[in-house]
Amino acid sequence: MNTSPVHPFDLVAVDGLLSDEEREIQRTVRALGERELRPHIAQWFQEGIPARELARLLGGIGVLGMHLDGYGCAGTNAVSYGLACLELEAVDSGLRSLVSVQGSLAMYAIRQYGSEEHKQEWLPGMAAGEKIGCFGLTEPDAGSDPGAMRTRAKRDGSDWVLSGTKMWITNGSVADVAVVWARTDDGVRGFVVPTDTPGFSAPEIKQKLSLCASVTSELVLEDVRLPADAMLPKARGLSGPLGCLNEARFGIVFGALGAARDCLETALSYVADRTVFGRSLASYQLTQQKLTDMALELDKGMLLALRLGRLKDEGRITPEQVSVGKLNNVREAIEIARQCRTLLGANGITLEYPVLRHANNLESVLTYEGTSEVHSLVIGKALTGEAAFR
Ligand code: TGC
Ligand code: FAD
Repeated sequence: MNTSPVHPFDLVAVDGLLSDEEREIQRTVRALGERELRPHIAQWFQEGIPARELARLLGGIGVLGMHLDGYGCAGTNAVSYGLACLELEAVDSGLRSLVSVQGSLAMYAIRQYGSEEHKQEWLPGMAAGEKIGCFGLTEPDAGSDPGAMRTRAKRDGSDWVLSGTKMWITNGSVADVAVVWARTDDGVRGFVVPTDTPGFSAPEIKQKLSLCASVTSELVLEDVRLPADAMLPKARGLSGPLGCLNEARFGIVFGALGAARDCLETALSYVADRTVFGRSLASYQLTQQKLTDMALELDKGMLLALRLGRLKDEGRITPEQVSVGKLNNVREAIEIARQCRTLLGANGITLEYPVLRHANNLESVLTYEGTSEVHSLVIGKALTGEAAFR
């Protein structure tokens, strides 16, 4: 087994804190990323992704719902899942998004809150990447405050009839199944909606400048009629969708560091080759200060991610701790991406190098799964006991 460090600026040897199995999973996903994904990513960022092909590829190596048990899922620990997210996001946040939404949002919702029939029907195909899922919580007028949602599910005999609009939904127009959260007389409930149900449509959102290697869509529900058993029986109230968000946010704690690492690797190689004012760009103190600050933040972020991963594997992680990780690691990752862009000068603005692509993607990552402001308020509430959301 190869035991050399995964990257050269792992200054405090975080890699040594991983088990052999975790390291092997990380190497496998990294190898897949370098071989099958990175060669195409600039083109996908410009032209869109072949989502079905990618889902099958990722299902083939077992990363879809990999931290879930049974129903064709790999059942790895949380740290391994985090490391897989990191390696995918080292190629592009959009690829990690596909995996987050499939595994941590759509599949997790069905695994955690669904009936046995829901699990049997959807999970094996989703784990294999044969079926794609999406997760509809956000609406045009309800993002940070999902409790303000308007999408409504009404009883009609034993059926449910859903109407409303969801916005910014990853995988929306390529999904086979949508987990849709709607207001009922009994509070917020989740519904498993096959996307070929009459009245369901998912127009794709175009002209994005971020997360371009990811499908983002509206979900339009016009009197979508579903049988009584379409409702997720075990999710009641907002704690249902928010419970799923904890899972996806955890993946981002690791994932964002992948984007940052890729930027720093690119910048290190660039400054070694670039000559300015007659000397290597790497030889200037200003350059080295930037590189040092970035490497420190990356390593601190890894230690934080790993600590949270261990807590999660012990079943002890709290939502507030996930907020600490999401807020810190995405905030630092975007700073690293922007700083690396400065080191690459004009070359940094092109798709020939990944740094501005990562920086642009991280703008979405900073916003989705709870904005940095929302996570600051979650932590503020934990510190003071005062909720300042409203
Ligand atoms: P609040 O009254 O505090 O809570 C309502 C109920 O939910 C419970 N709860 C949680 N449960 C599990 N995990 C959490 N993190 C939870 N946070 C709260 C809470 O205990 C309560 O339960 P109960 O039983 O008493 O009813 O809710 P609030 O309305 O005041 O809102 C709190 C706030 C702002 C923190 C929350 O709503 C929030 O997190 N807002 C951000 C929304 C968000 O993150 N949306 C993400 C949409 S999905 C997405 O972005 C996917 S992108 C994926 C990709 O492409 O990678
Ligand atoms: P708003 O909630 O309108 O926030 C606007 C600004 O106000 C932000 O800066 C915010 O931090 C700030 N703000 C909000 N509340 C407060 C407050 N109390 N105090 C101070 N400031 C506040 N959603 C899904 O359901 N499923 C998906 O698959 C999904 N995928 C996405 C993919 C992409 C590429 C993007 C960009 C978004 C995606 N989202 C998805 C939506 C995402 O979760 C929301 O954009 C996010 O929750 C923020 O909501 P909003 O955009 O409506 O912003």
